[in-house]
Amino acid sequence: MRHQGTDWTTWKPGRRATLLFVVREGKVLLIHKKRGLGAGKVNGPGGHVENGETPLEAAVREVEEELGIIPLGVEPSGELRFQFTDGLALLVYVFRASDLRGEPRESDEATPFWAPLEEIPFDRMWADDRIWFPWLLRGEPFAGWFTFDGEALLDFELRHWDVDGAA
Ligand code: 6U4
Repeated sequence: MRHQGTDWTTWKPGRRATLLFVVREGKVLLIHKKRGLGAGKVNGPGGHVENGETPLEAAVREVEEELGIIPLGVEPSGELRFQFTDGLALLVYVFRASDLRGEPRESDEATPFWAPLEEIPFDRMWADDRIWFPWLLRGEPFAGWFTFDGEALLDFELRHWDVDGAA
């Protein structure tokens, strides 16, 4: 059955998570994700926001846990809302960093690699990434609403995000 779309006016996230992309010298730090939601895909490092943590704290902690590095110059890039037809409602805070301390290393969650900005492997990433990644790269804050059936993107909207206002 074709999904009829999501009623975003009453939408509430059941889970909150992060993504962080270090962009430096014409390359972006990506991971092959080994487990959890999106295992087998390429993405940025990230994971769930724990109780009592700010999204920024969670994003930095996840990068440290997954890759053993400390991201520097971290700025918010956008907010993404995902409704999956199986019921999962996920709010993802996206950050960009300009530098890092340490050398990215593999963990049981992720294998890191640097991708040149003109060779980002969107065909191995979530379907929404190619839509908002250009906004992240040009530093334009974004807010996105996406409805997924499994891995299939059913519909979406992407807008300029007023970082200081209510999303
Ligand atoms: P933990 O234990 O928190 O590391 P994980 O399953 O990685 O587990 P979760 O489920 O809380 O974390 O967070 C989901 C992760 O998957 C976040 O990093 C965001 C990412 N993610 C989920 N759907 C995505 C989508 N459509 N596009 C995208 N990233 C997505 O780019």
